[in-house]
Amino acid sequence: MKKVEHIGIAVKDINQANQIYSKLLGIEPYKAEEVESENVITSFFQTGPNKIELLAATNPNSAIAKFIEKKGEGIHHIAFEVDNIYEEMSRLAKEGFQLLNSSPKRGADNKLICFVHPKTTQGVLIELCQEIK
Ligand code: CMX
Repeated sequence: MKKVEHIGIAVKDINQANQIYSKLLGIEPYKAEEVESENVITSFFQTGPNKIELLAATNPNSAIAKFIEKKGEGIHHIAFEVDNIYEEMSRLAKEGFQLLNSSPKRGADNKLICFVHPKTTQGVLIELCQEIK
């Protein structure tokens, strides 16, 4: 894995969270994007070599809605950039980590993504992501 690509933060209200994080970081989000397959709306802030992704649910079935109901707003996942997501998925599966999808999915910000179940990573949801060239 190359680096932490972004940290995902689950929020209830994306507009309010955008205002707060714009003030906090001193920059505006560079992108807002809805990911229909994940039932989320996202916005991204570039902070040096890493990013902050704010995620709000677009419907009650969203993983973000469930997360906020259980744990409240806060850090939802850590995403690592990889060169070859297929190789990393195969490596992690062989190491015994539980992958949440058998092949990469298309995620926000022009990425192929795959999640690793938090119960196999000490309670932290991990995302692998690879830029789509
Ligand atoms: N971080 C840490 N723990 C988490 C978690 C998270 N983000 N989400 C759920 N959990 C924990 C729950 O607290 C619960 O723990 P306990 O068993 O101790 O109570 C356990 O995982 C099961 O949680 P659940 O509410 O019953 O939820 P599910 O099992 O239905 O789903 C998960 C959990 C991780 C498999 C699901 O949220 C998932 O598939 N996530 C990946 C997809 C996703 O998060 N998409 C939204 C973002 C997309 C994007 O970035 O574009």
